[in-house]
Order: sequence, then structure tokens, then C-alpha cells
Amino acid sequence: MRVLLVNVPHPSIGSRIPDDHLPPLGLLAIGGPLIDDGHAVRLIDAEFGPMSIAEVVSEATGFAPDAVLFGHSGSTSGHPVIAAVACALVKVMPRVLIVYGGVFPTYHWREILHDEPYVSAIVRGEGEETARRLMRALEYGRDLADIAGIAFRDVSGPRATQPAPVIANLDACRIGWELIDHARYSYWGGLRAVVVQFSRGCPHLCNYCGQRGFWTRWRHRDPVRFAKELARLHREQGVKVINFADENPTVSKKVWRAFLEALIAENVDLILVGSTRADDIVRDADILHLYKKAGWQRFLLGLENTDERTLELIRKGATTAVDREAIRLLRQHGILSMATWVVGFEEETDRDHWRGLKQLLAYDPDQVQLLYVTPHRWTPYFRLAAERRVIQPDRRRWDYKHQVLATRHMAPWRVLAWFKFTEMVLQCRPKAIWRVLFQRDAGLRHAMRWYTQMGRRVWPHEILEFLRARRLKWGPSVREFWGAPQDDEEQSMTATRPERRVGRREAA
Ligand code: B12
Ligand code: SF4
Repeated sequence: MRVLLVNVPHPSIGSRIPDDHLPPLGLLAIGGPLIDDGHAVRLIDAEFGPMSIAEVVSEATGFAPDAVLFGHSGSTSGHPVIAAVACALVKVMPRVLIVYGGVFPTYHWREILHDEPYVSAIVRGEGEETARRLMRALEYGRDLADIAGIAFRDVSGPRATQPAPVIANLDACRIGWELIDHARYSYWGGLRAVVVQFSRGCPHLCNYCGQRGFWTRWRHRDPVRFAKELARLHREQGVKVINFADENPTVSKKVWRAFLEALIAENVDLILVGSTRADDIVRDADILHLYKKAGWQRFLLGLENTDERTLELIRKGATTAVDREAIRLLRQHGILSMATWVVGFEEETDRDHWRGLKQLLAYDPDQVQLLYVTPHRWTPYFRLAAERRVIQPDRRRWDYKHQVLATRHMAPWRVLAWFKFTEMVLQCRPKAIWRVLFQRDAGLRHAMRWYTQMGRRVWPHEILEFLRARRLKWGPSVREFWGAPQDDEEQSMTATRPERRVGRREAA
């Protein structure tokens, strides 16, 4: 079959503000196995430009695909863009099959199949094996009901098949790197870069997490083979920056250490960046020198909040003392820390923001990223937030960088004022400026300067966005806006009601 993968242009800050673009790993992960199965596969990455819908349509028709496959890293906020592009494509190619995968459609399959008639099938959960089986079935006109891990329409409406088994051996899946020209992709201020995954999933239970349940259980690649793949990308493709997509790569100290040692043995000059948990950093205090030697330059630590009650509410399983110690240890080993900080909890007041700002200053992270609490329907947190009021009806803005829910005691402008003020104080305090200007390590200096540059663009952009965006004063409840909680389906590959058929009313 002729298979076209499309990475749509995303309107979010992460896609539009930096001049860099990262390869769409999810689509490449699907593409590799499909190439090996003999399909003619091509990728259109519309993030470059960004391409208009008309340009995507024109390039797509030139390839004359049998099937167009969509997926995206932005998930929830990316969905409306995918819907618009898919709709435009089927207008000019009415016989083309539209296949859709990723986190958001895995859970919202009922609504998508109900509202978007042009979608032929949705791949639920991890896609490598399922996409192969689905494309074969579509090619030979076999019954889709026999394919595990998908959702499609039959005579009674949208239905999901039984969950696909998790991929036990991640090394068996090949990334279709040949689908991209590495020279186009960069990160960290113009350095050639890729996104990779050492592991999938996370054993922790934060109740707002939209990723953990998707992968169902934590698995990892062979540490030595993985290190060799990174070294090969460096030697053959000139890749310099490795961005880890892992939710939590450091879960097993033993395995992680094996990876670090294997990469050090490869003797390649790489910059590694990614996210992990503060408690793993503290646990690994005795091997942080290996992190540094392997090339780690920055860890994003999801601190989320410093209020112990809020941490309890979101089941973060962290303590403020550990978070603080992790930042200290990273600095001691010449690794930058970026703290994410979440605002917009229902009962927040000025006093909470002030206390949070003081706490953040005491933590002293190198970089800070503020986010708005954004419930996903498949997480337990959604249930807690189900009766809160939506103020942002545009789903493209459900990207953590727009306030989407009303808070009880503060107007949105006031939350934004605290949001921007906190960022400004953290990034403009003398200590932070000193680190940006005079950081002794040239690599870290570059990283700090690049981030500051991004911050300078993001800061006014977010204020303008706020002024431009249409907001509701007191909109529908979260439950009315998205539908009933779906947390019982959170484990995407052990779903509880696989074969359930839904009627039109329920799907709506
Ligand atoms: C790398 C990354 C980015 C990169 C994107 C690079 C790129 N070109 O893809 C950058 C930094 C640009 C970025 C930006 C944003 N991101 Co981001 N990002 C990630 C991150 C860390 C990894 C994504 C990834 O590669 N995963 C690994 C791949 C293999 O998994 P996957 O994409 O899910 O694909 C698998 C399956 O889903 C499925 N699949 C996926 N697509 C398809 C398609 C088909 C046809 C099939 C069959 C199967 C299939 O098969 C794949 C293999 O099993 C995730 C967090 C995470 N741990 O996943 C956040 C994450 C996806 N990002 C998120 C967000 C919010 C954003 C932004 C909106 C932030 C912002 N406000 O700017 C933007 C959106 C930009 C965009 N283009 O999507 C959220 C999405 C939340 C949600 N559920 O809505 C996440 C989950 C972070 C989080 N913890 O909340 N991001
Ligand atoms: S530690 Fe991170 S990835 Fe793991 S459950 Fe919590 S938020 Fe999700």
C-alpha cells in the first residue's frame, strides 16, 4: 500500500516559538515496521513552514496515498488540527483511508468515530504491531473486528476490539529514521537532534498523569543496544542532541546505570535532555557523575506544586525536601534543572501564589516552566475536576499554556499576572542572570542562553494570546465539556470494556 504519514502543524508555543523542530517519533515508530512490511511509506512534516492545509493537501495528492496516517505529540490540543487536515484531504481524495493513532484518540475513539465520518480506524495504545496488522487487513479487505487494539465503525456504530498485548521487547521495533532528513531537525538552539525512547510508562500513580496508563506498564530497551543506536545516530547522521521522550527513564537504577556506562564506553559527544523524578535523582546521588559523563545537560523535574496538600491531592508521591535536594544535587554535578510548576487549582488564592513563589525561590532551579492544570478524561484527576467550570472552549488551547478552568477566588487575569510574575522573578533574579551570563561550562551557558531567548519570545506571546483568546466567564462543567470520566479505561492495553458497543446517544 501507499502509506502517507502526516505530522500536522501545531499552533502551540512548543511548535511555533522555537526555530527548531524535532522529528515526530510516534509516526517514525509506526513507519519503520510498515516499510519492513513492504509498504511504500512517506512522511509529510507540516511543522516546517508551517505548511498550510492547502499545501499539505497538494503534497499529499502528489503522492496518491491509499492511506493517510495521523498522530501527534500534542495529543489533546492537536486533535482539532488533525481533524481539519483530514477533512480537507478526503474532500479531494474521497477513497483514501484515514487512520489515526496516539494518546488522545486512544481514549476519545467513540466521539471521533461518531463525529468524524472520514476516520476509517483508530489505533489504540502503542501502535507498532497494531498498525502493521491493521494495514494488512485494510489492504486485503479483511474483517477489522479481528484486529486487537483498534476502534472502527460497524453496522451498530463505533466499537473497539480487544486491547492489543503490550510490546514486551521494545528492541524488536525499528524506528523509521530513513523517513526524515536529519539535517532539517534541531533542538537546543540549532543543534541536530532526535527524540528517542529508552523506556515506556511509569510505575508511579500521579492521578493527573495522561501518559502512564497509556503504556500500561514500565518497560525498557536493552541498555547496550540503545546506547549503540544513539552512538550510530551521532556518527552517521551527525546528531548532537538526544531528547528523551520517556516518562521516567530512571525507574531501575541497575538498568539505567548499565545504559550510562554503555554510552560512556561509546565515547560520543552527545547532549542528553529529558524528564525524570526528583526522588530518582536523590536515589542516584552516588552515580550522578555517570549521568554527567554520559552527556546529561538538563532534567525536567515535575515538581508541580510545593503545597503538601496539593501534592497529596494529585498523588505525586513526592516531598518538598526531596525535590529541593534533587535540584541541589544536579547543580553539584553540573546538570541543569528545569522545574515545572502547575497553577490553576480550584481553591488557589493570592496567598498560595505568593507562598509558591517563595518556595520556588528557595528551591533555586535553573529554569522554570509554569503550566495550567489541565484534566484529561482518562485520568483519575478528571473525576476530581469534573464539576469545575470550563472557561476555554477552544480545544487547541488545552495545551497546558492556557488557563482552561475557572478558579473559585481569582479572575483569569489575576492568575495570569501571578503566572508571569513568578516566571519573571525566577528568571530575572540576579542569581539566574549571573548563571546565564557567566556559567563556566560553555555547554550549559549555551543552554541557559537559548532558554532565556525562548522565554523572551514566549513571555509577550502568552500575554497577547490571553488578550486575543475568547474565554467564557462561567462555561460548562468539565464533565459536560468532555463527557463522563473514563478513568476505568486508563490502562489502555488492559481496558475493562473492550468489546462494548455504544449506541449513538452514548457516543455523543
Ligand atoms: C517530544 C515531545 C514534544 C516535542 C514534539 C516533537 C515531535 N515532533 O513530536 C515538542 C517539544 C515540540 C513538544 C511540543 C508540545 N507538546 Co509535547 N511531548 C513530547 C513528549 C516528551 C514525547 C512524545 C513522544 O515522542 N513520545 C514517544 C512516542 C513513541 O509516543 P507516541 O507519540 O505516543 O506514539 C506512539 C503511540 O501513541 C502510537 N501512535 C502515535 N501516533 C500514531 C499514529 C498512527 C497512525 C498510529 C497507528 C499510531 C500512533 O504509536 C506510537 C508508538 O507506539 C511527550 C511526553 C511523553 N512522554 O510522551 C510530550 C507530550 C506529548 N506533549 C504534550 C504537549 C501538551 C505539548 C504541547 C502542546 C506543549 C505546548 N504548549 O507547546 C506542544 C505540542 C506540539 C506538537 N507538535 O505536538 C503533552 C500532551 C498532553 C495531552 N495528552 O494532550 C505530553 C503528553 C506531555 C505531558 N506529559 O503532558 N512535545
Ligand atoms: S512520575 Fe511523571 S510519568 Fe510517572 S505517573 Fe507521575 S507524572 Fe506520570
